[in-house]
Amino acid sequence: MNLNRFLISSAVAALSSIASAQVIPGQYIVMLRAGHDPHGVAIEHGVRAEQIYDTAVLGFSGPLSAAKLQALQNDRRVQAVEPDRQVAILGQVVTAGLTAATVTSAGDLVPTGVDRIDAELNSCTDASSVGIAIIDTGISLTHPDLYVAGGISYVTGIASANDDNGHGSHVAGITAAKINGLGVCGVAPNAKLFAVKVLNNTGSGTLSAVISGVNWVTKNAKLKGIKVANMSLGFTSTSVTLNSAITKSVNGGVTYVVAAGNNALDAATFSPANHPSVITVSAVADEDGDCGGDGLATYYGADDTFASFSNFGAVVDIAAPGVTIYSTFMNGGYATMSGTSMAAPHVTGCAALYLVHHPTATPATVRTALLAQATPQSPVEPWLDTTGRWRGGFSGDPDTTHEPLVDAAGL
Ligand SMILES: [Ca+2]
Ligand SMILES: [Ca+2]
Ligand SMILES: [Ca+2]
Repeated sequence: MNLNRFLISSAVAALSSIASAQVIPGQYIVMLRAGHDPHGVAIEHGVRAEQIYDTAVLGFSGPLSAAKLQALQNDRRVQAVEPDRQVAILGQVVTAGLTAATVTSAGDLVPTGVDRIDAELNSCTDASSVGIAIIDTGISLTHPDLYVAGGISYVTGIASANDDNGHGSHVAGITAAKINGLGVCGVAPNAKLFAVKVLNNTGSGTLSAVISGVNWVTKNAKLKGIKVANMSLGFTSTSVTLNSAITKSVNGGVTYVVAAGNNALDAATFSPANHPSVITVSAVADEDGDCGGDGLATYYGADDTFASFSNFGAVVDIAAPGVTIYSTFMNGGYATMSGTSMAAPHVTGCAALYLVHHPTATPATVRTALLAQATPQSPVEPWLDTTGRWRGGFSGDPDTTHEPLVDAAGL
């Protein structure tokens, strides 16, 4: 208990220090107007392009001298040039290194987050008809509790989409861990996962690689059946290129769910949380998987309260459990993590559940359905809904936009 307390307490600093979105000196992202060939323009300007964008946006990234930057800014085919930036995961390990054997006897443990949103009560036990892209640190590709159908890496020097950090696998498991008699069950069990690796083994990466991830999802959505994308990552700024790419991808039929961020600030200045077409998720502290606020206090607040680290504000659409969440990890293992990174994949799983039952739903319809089904913040005191199920919200939202808590049972 004391050890756990120490580990949790050391995680606080990390959760709150993820704010800075540093510009990467000399590295730029170039977005072209429609109809121009990114390879051709890069070659013409003598740019050694590191990423090429050919679907969600047209453009490229790479090192630019001051002269080349100036020349590109004066090229009428260029719509925007912006600095590349550092991007980071939004979750922190509380307890790692657990194996399935150490935590389960038999059967699939229902983690507190899955329990709190009643995902185990949804009639869907096999969501494999829906593809989900996890744009993250990769996924443990051979994890027995995850159905990983494909992947790609945009991390320099790393060819495999296998997870070398743990964060992406944890996100994946919250969304889609199998009902297979071991480990845990996810919100949308056995959903078809795609590991889009844009962040490295330290959980950091570049905006230019994230845009490549969105480009890949957009390009492969129809072919591979990808209908939902999760981004438990972000940076403090706004990128016109990333925003354009996400808009195109959403218009192409992919529902994007993103973490609000862990700075305890308004998410309005935090990307991609501030994108108008994504579903932005804040984190709730829930200790016991039940409504009513009767669980033990967590390090990030009392049971069924707004998590102390979570970003907030008008850009937040919906809330989900994000404190001390148990899920799959890298190397086939399991771990407990906290962050808005953990809240977002609960909503991603709910989007997938809705799409299992409504395969032709558009991103706008998915968002409307999730919000209609969600549990209002107030009352926290349990109440019986029309299906005879106990429901209850949460308290402590620091702003006046009272986003509801995602609910999975009735989707
Ligand atoms: Ca399982
Ligand atoms: Ca609770
Ligand atoms: Ca709010």
